This record gives sequence, structure tokens and C-alpha cells, in this order.
Amino acid sequence: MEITEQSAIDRWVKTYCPYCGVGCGLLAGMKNGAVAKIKGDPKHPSSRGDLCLKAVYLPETLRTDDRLLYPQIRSCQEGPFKRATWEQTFKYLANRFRQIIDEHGPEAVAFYGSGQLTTEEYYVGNKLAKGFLGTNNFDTNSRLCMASAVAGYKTSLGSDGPPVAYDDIDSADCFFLIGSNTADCHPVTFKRIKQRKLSHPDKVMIVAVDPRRTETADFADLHLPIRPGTDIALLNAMLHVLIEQDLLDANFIAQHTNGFAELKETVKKYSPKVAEQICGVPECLIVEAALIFGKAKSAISLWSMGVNQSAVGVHKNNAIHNLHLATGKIGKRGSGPFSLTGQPNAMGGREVGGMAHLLPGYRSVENALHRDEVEGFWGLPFGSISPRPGLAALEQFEALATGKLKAIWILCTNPAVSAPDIDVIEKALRQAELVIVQDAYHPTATTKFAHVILPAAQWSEKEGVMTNSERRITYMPKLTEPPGEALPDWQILARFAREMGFADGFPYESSEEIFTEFVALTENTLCDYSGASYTRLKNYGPLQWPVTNSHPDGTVRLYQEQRFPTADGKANLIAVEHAGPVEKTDDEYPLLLTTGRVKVHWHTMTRTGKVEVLRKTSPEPILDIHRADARRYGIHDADFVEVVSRRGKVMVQCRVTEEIPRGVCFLPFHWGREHGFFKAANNLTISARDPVSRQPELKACAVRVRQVLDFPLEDN
Ligand SMILES: Nc1nc2c(c(=O)[nH]1)N[C@H]1C(S)=C(S)[C@@H](COP(=O)(O)OP(=O)(O)OC[C@H]3O[C@@H](n4cnc5c(=O)[nH]c(N)nc54)[C@H](O)[C@@H]3O)O[C@H]1N2
Ligand SMILES: Nc1nc2c(c(=O)[nH]1)N[C@H]1C(S)=C(S)[C@@H](COP(=O)(O)OP(=O)(O)OC[C@H]3O[C@@H](n4cnc5c(=O)[nH]c(N)nc54)[C@H](O)[C@@H]3O)O[C@H]1N2
Ligand code: SF4
Ligand SMILES: [Mo]
Repeated sequence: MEITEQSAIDRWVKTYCPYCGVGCGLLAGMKNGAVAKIKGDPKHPSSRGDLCLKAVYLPETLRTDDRLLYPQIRSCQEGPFKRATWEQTFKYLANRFRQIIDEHGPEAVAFYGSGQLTTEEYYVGNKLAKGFLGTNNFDTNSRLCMASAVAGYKTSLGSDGPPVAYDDIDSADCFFLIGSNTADCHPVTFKRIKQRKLSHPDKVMIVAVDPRRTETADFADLHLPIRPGTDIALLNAMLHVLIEQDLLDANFIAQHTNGFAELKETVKKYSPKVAEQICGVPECLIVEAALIFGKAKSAISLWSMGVNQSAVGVHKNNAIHNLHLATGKIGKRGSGPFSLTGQPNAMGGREVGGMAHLLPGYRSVENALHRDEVEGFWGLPFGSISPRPGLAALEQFEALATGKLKAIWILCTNPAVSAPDIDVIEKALRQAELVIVQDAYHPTATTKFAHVILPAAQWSEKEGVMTNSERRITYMPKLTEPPGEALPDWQILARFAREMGFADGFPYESSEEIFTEFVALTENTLCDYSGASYTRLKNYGPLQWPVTNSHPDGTVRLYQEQRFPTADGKANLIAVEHAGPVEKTDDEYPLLLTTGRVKVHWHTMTRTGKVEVLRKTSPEPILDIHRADARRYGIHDADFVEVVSRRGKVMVQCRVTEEIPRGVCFLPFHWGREHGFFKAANNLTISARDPVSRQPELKACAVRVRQVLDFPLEDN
């Protein structure tokens, strides 16, 4: 059966997975000009032929009835959309932008992008906003995702950039997984970790820190069921143990770090006993985790949203780096801190400077020299780029609500589902003078608020480059024509820029030209791509940056020479204190809600929600609640429950379980209000955020839960 199906495939083409940051290489099976089948690309060094279910079902997401096929405009959000030509649309948009900018200045417009854009698309949008429109209001959903990791790397190591490679997994003796459900969310990476463990069961140890006993935690040798938001106390206590047990690398600390004395003083307070009180994790487990980490010859920490999505997310990241720096477990085979990137090109987005405080090549808008370099490169007069960081994701919506921001251009993200406290987001979008939404589908929760909808070509319908978690750059070919009049995101942005009068800055005829331009701007930066080109990526294959003409095969791991990109070449040990979730539980809201993902769905389900198999596997959001809490509130397994926070309400079925700590419940966030108003987890969440990374605390808010008894008959 398999053979007949496969023989019906005309040809297999190498490409890249558009879902998660593992960044698997795929082979797309083409049949009659359409993508008919997907399998893993055995030659891709990041995934070696492996893939997961989401990728397998990609073909079913491509030509759905709700593909957005042509540009449409309406004068008010209540009115009907009218079809327009691209030419009319660009004229309309340029007029509106000019009028808003003339009247209110460039800070009155903003772009909200996504880690799912290609590097070229990201680069064009960023160049347009920061260089040519003169506003740093270009931010992305990475703000909800990796912003704390970015700031953590920068403050601890001197620059963004995960130092580790997947190859390191094959020689690590300890995996410290914290705030990451790797088995569900980075499945191919998890399989590689599992293989390492299974091939050396006595030598390799896995520690998982997660409030829930996830599939990841279940496989671990040691699971620490931590109370949400208390990771710093745990990490400090682990370091406390390592100091007491003399498991540090004193030479490394002396030669390659600053700040040890202060850090030592701080972690003194965090004995495992103290941490037990804060984290709810037994003292003995904390000691055991520290000893596993400290005694292992090599150790990799892997983390994601359980760490980053916190009001102290940057400090949580610093505390992880502290463990590696104090034990010298960095820049060596099988060792290092390794943030698992969420989206397929969140890394590329960081490299092109796609956040409101960044410029291409890990440069910063606040750095005069960096602005000068980029202005010169873009052929702009001195002072064109604003020295002030622009509005970060949530601030854009807040500024729309107050009227400070007039127009928002949302591309490749769906904030009416994914941003915290949806009421605030919806209110902001209603308040806006001009909402432009560039998506592959319509309607979505966000296009509902648009004045202008722009049809984007999606994965397989455009070419481009993406970077995965291990700094590996992969070229993705165009496999089919986009449907209707849909265009690649870079083309939409470049044509708009030309209509705005910036023809000289945006002459691009191809994605390759954009890549070549960006590559030149990375030269001599940490993320130096200067050895990469479309030709090389196509002929040689995916490359890990830094990749230069002198290192044409790329770089497996960073900091092997143990010099960090700081003024004195030393990394920073940073003393950080525990601070719990911003919203405390009380009698009225006694439970802590945390949110996250399920294995088969991708984010706001505009794609996975259309695949029958995936939808059937996980048809509805389910609230996980501990047996003791359920008993206390008279709730039984599979009951419908009402979950209320200070901001809103959700009504879902629940699963009574012991795989979550008492006092904590969990709800996936994939379902937006369009699936049923009261199914949206982000009805409940708060927009409190980390003061440095400005990343929201999507992993902790206070709620109460009650059983929903009979539905009143008169309502039926
Ligand atoms: N199937 C699937 N895979 C995906 C995605 C998807 O939507 N679906 N999205 C991709 C993206 S963009 C991202 S960012 C990643 C996210 O990948 P993950 O971060 O692994 O996913 P989450 O489920 O958001 O959160 C991970 C875990 O954090 C735990 N957690 C909650 N609060 C805390 C805390 O305070 N401390 C600790 N230590 N743990 C806590 C949760 O219980 C949860 O199991 O996944 C990527 N991969
Ligand atoms: N409560 C809670 N909320 C969360 C999280 C959480 O853990 N808990 N996690 C947060 C995280 S880490 C993330 S990354 C975000 C993700 O949140 P979003 O970015 O909002 O989620 P997606 O569904 O991936 O949105 C991508 C959109 O782009 C469209 N699209 C797909 N391909 C293309 C293309 O090529 N071009 C264009 N223009 N559009 C395209 C899709 O149809 C979809 O509408 O959610 C965040 N929200
Ligand atoms: S693990 Fe991630 S990158 Fe790999 S196939 Fe699955 S979703 Fe795609
Ligand atoms: Mo993410």
C-alpha cells in the first residue's frame, strides 16, 4: 500500500518544517504539482530523517476552503470586505500610512510579526519600519516566546545565541529539562535525548522540572513537580548545593566569569530547605537534582516557556546560565545552556533584529555605533534610525487602546487568540484607526478586526531561509504556486515600501537578493552568515552560524575558546532573587492556572485545526486539576467546569489527575473565542510582564473553579 502510494509521487524535494524550532528537514512528495506527502529528510543534520505528526499532515493544511485568495478592504470593522487589486491595495495603504505619519509621526504606526516569517521577510519588514518609516515599532510574537531567553543570553553571556548543537545531545551525561515539555513540543529533539538515555541507561540522567507530570517528566529519572513561577529558588538552591559539595569549576569561574562573590552570597540564603518551602519540591529531590547536574561530566540544560513566560523570565534564564558557568559546563562537547526555540524561524527573527529594540546582526537600536553601521549600510542619512526601542508586542496593543498608536500591521500571527487577556487585545483592535492583517487564511480570530486583509503565500508556496534552535540555516524552496492572488510576505512588504516612495531601498525581485543583502550585514558579528548563500545552502546543505569564508562549514558550538562577547571576554554570573507569580492566589481565586500546549496542535490551530486526524485526537480544551482540589470543589472527572480569573471566564471539561500539584491547574491555549467564546485560555491570563524582556507571564494567574451543574433548559 505504502509502495503504491509512494510510487505515485512524481518527485521528492528537500525542504524544511514550518512548525517548531527543532527545524527538521523534510522531503515533500510532489504529485501533479501539489504537495501530496511528507517524510523526514535523512540528510538533514538536525533531524536525520525524523519528523513528527504535525509535519506529516502538512499537505492537508495547504488548500483549504478558507485560504485568503485576494486583498480585501473595508472602511469599518462592521462592514463587508470589498475585493481590491494589489495595486489599489498598495495605493490605499500607502495613502493611509502617509496620512497617519504626517499627522501623528512615525511612532503612530506599528508592525507585529512572527517567528514563522522567513529571514528575508523579517528583514524587509524590519528595514522598512526601522530604517525607512523611522519607527522602531516592529515587534513579533517572539516577545511572547523567546524574549526572556534573548535577554538572558545577552546579560549572562554577552550576546544572544544558543551555544549548543544537537550533536551535543549524543555525548551529554545529564539533561536538565526545565519548563519544557520537550516530548510534546520538540518531539524530534526529545527522541534524540531518549536515544542517548536508552543507549547509556546507567550513565545518562534526565531531570525534568515541570509542575505537571508530562510525557517528558514521565520519562525523566527525576521529576521535580515545581509550583509555577518558583524556578529561581530551585536553581539557586541547586547552586547552593554545588557550592557546599565543592562541585564547582574554580578555574573556570576565576578565568572566565565575573560576579561569583555576590552570587555566592545570594545563593547562601537558598538552602534546599528554604527552596522546598517556596517550590513545593521536597528538599531531597533538589539535592539529588543538583548532584546529578554537578557530578555529570557533561550537562545540557534545555528550557522553553515554563522558564521564559514569567515576570522574572530573564532572571530565570540567568539562574540557568549561572549553573553552567559556575561548573564550567559550557563551550564543551555535551555541555551548555540550550534554549529550545519555539517557532521555526524565531532564531532568524532575532538575527535580523526583528524585535523592537534590535537591529540586524544582533545589533541594538540603543547603540549609536550599531545605528550608524546599519544606516550607512542602508544608505540612509545619519540619525534615520530612532535610538529609542519601539513598542513591544503588548505595548503596541496598549498604545492602540489609548490612541497613541493609530495603525497596526499584523503579519503571520494571530494575537486575538495568542496574546494574554484577550479582552484588552480585542478592545485595542476595535479602537485602532487601521488594522491590516496579512495571513494565509480568513476568517481568523484576528482578521475579524481587520480593515484590510492581505493574502499571504504560505509554506511551500514561497522560498526562503530559516534558522533553527541550533543556529542551523536551512533553505526552503518554493514547491507550488500560491493560490489566488496570494503573494510571499516579502513581496507584499517590498511593494508597499516602493509605493511609499522607498524604491531605492526595496528593489528586490527575489528572496535571494534580500538574503544576500542581509548576509553582508552580518559580517563580523556573532551571527556571521558571510559564508552562506542560496547556492551554498542548496548545494552543500544546511549550515550552522557563524559560517564564514574562513569557516565555510559553519560552527558546531559557540564559546569553545571560552571567550565571551563581553568587554573583558568574561561571562557574567548574575545574582538573582526569587519572586513568585505577579498575581497571588487568595480566598476568592485560590488556584494557580498555568497554560501551554498539546502534542497535536499548533498554536491557534489555523492549520492543525483543519486536519481531521489531529482534531479528533484533541478536539476540545481540557482543564487538568488535582484530585484533592477537585474533591474540595465537588468536581468529578469529565465534569464541565467554569474557570474564572479577575479578567474573564472559561467553560471546559476537566480531567481530574494527580499529575499536577495541588493548587495548580493547566489549560491549553490553542482554542480561541471563534471555537466558542468560553474556550479561550487567554480569557483568563494576565498581561503582567518581565521588566527587561517585556515578555508576559502566560504561565501563572490566579483562578477559581466550580462545577457547572445542569445547563438551564430554558436556554436550549
Ligand atoms: N505540539 C506543539 N509543539 C510546539 C508548539 C505548539 O503549539 N504545539 N509551539 C512551539 C512554540 S512557539 C513553543 S514556544 C514551544 C513551547 O514548548 P514548551 O515550553 O515545552 O511548551 P508549553 O506547553 O508552553 O510549556 C512547557 C511546560 O512548562 C510547564 N510550566 C508551567 N509553568 C512553569 C513554571 O513556572 N516552571 C516550570 N519549570 N515549568 C512550568 C508547563 O506545565 C508545560 O508542561 O513549543 C513549540 N512546539
Ligand atoms: N496562554 C498562552 N498563550 C500563549 C502561549 C502560551 O504558552 N500560553 N504561548 C505563546 C507563544 S510561545 C507563541 S509563539 C504564540 C504563538 O501565537 P501565534 O503566532 O498567534 O499563533 P499561530 O497560530 O502560529 O499564528 C500564525 C498565524 O500566521 C498565519 N500564517 C501561517 N503561515 C503564514 C505565512 O507564511 N504568512 C503569513 N502572513 N501568515 C501565515 C496562520 O494562519 C496564523 O493565523 O502564542 C503565545 N500565546
Ligand atoms: S519536531 Fe518540530 S520541526 Fe520537526 S517535524 Fe515536528 S514540528 Fe516539524
Ligand atoms: Mo513560542
